[in-house]
Amino acid sequence: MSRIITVGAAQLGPIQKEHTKTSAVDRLIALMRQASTNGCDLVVFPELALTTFFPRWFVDDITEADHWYETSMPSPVTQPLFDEARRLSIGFSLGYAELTPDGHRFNTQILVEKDGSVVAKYHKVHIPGHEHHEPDRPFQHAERYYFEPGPEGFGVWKAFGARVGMMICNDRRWPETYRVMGLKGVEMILCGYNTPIHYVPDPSQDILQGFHNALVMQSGAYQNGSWVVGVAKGGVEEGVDSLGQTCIVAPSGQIVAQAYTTGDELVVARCDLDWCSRYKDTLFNFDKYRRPEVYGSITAQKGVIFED
Ligand code: CDT
Repeated sequence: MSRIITVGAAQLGPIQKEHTKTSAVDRLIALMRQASTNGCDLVVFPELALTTFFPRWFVDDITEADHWYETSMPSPVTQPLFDEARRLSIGFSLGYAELTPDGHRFNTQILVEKDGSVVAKYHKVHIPGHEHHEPDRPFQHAERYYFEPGPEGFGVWKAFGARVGMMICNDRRWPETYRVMGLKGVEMILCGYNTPIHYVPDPSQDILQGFHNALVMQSGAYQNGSWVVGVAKGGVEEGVDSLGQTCIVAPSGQIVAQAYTTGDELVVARCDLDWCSRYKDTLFNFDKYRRPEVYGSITAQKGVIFED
């Protein structure tokens, strides 16, 4: 008997600065209800799904930004989402900004089971952008000011009858992200993202944003025999156009479902977890074919070292 998870990738359109978290939660609940109607076991929301992408502004005193963060989860504003999930018996994954009791700031994603219990928490590892104000930019991408990198690395958790991992946005561009989870037998990787179309350091990449988004997730899925669920917050948010193209990628590397708008849109796929073993047990049989004895530099060094 095949093991199926029906997944809803719940893309969000923009959340403007003046929009309240309550209004964002209302939109998440509407998408969750749609997912439930479509028979989903699990609905996946984007990175920073409760607020506008606030790292595009710099504040001198970071405590002025505290209102963008959640200090508990469920928080008072997200409790209705947890209640609705439990009522519908549907799981979900949610990205949000987290401020811990001891003052750490993380870009966080959680995985919540059908009974409303938080089964896993992931802190974004690869933090892109810059840490200081860069006045010449048309908009800031100050994630490195607002978030510290997750020290725990990449986890894989047993949930929904599968081995499930999480990554957040920029993590999806790094092959190490997928491989670490692949080595833990991951079968489904959940990823939320906010990707501005305009890449300020090299605008020649702007036209390739959609291509690169698909390229990295399709490669990561195929090379590790895993489903990948990539979920955007897209559209024009505070004047910044962001990529949509939410998609669900099979272990073959094929995109099996994709959003066609940049707004609130649910994309659904029935994901057969046993499809993973077709790749994990053959071409990418790690135990048989990997050569870790010659991969040492991948963990021993950070930047390039020329050997000439
Ligand atoms: N949110 C996030 O990680 N966005 C990055 C933009 C990189 S440009 C600073 C991404 O990789 O899509």
